Amino acid sequence: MKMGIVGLPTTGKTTLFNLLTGQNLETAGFATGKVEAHTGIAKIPDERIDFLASHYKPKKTTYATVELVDVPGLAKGASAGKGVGNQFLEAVRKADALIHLVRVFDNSQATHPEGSIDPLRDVETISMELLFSDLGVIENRIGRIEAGKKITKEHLTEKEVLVKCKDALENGQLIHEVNLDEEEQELLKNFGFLSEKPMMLVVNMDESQLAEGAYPQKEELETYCGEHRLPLMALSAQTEQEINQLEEEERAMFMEELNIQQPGIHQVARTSYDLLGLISFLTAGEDEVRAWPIRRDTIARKAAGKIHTDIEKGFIRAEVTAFADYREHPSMVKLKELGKVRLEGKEYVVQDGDIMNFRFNL
Ligand SMILES: Nc1nc2c(ncn2[C@@H]2O[C@H](COP(=O)(O)OP(=O)(O)O)[C@@H](O)[C@H]2O)c(=O)[nH]1
Ligand SMILES: [Mg+2]
Repeated sequence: MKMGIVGLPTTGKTTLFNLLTGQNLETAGFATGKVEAHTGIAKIPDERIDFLASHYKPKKTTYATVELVDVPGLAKGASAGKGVGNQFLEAVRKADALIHLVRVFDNSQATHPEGSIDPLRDVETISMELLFSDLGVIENRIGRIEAGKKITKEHLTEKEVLVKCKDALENGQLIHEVNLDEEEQELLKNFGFLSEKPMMLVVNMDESQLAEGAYPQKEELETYCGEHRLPLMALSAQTEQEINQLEEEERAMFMEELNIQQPGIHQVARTSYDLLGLISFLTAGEDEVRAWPIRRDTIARKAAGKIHTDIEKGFIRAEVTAFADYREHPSMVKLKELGKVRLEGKEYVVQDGDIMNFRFNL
């Protein structure tokens, strides 16, 4: 599962990518015209894992991860194939969900491609590129269906869904906002529409905006995100990067000064995980405490297969404890006494935060 970071040049995409992946790619105060997309692995912070690890003191602690792509240079005109536009859009197409980064920070060292700070304009610019790209694909396909010699019933059903999406796009809606049933979604799957991808909006602030909790067009962006059903959050990528370089003690002081309870990238990482439709089941032991990513609605036997195919094949049952119960009584012995360790069969639908212990035959 892959997240893509999109946004205009000099919004801080690479800075955010570095923060989330621990890489150290070059950032620049101007549009570099670079075309290659970079890929990295982002750790998903998880307090439940921290809590379990503090009790089990395991040899190894493993967090869930997702793949992250820094998609450079998406700009106005990309959907019309301007510059290397289509190349960028192809990189977006490969992502399963998107972090749309928008700039509100003031930084004379970093040239804004439009010469001014206007986040609503910028968000709409990028959204329009996604929208126009989808519209192009749809018009093409409808044209082909209509020009075809033989029009089947399937063609008509497909056209109907496409027209529904086209109408929405022409009204400035993104495809992810259109209410589609499962059958309709299935029909659209192969198109890989860009505006159908789950997306969150992240506002990149400077240090003073962060301290004040205010930035230009805040209300307008909130309204925009409400209308388009997008999660919205704000952080300062550069400030977080600077904080990272501090010693532990200084870091705590600095964070308090800026009134930050926890790094913004934690929330970005967790929301990304959610947008990808992922949840975690947990395993805990002296060797390892670990979060395992699974899709929502995965059954126990399939979840077991994430650990090892042998466990899936030889599945007998799972011992399951909700993390909330463990937090209250951090002892498996105690939890068993209290009847908080359930035995579940292979069809059990695993819930986020389930602590699982699989019984299996070899
Ligand atoms: N003041 C300020 N500058 C930032 C922030 N994030 C990034 N920058 C600067 O903006 C420029 C562009 O950043 P970069 O990550 O390369 O943007 P990209 O083109 O979207 O990948 C660099 O000079 C960064 O140092 C921020 O939160 N605050
Ligand atoms: Mg960059």
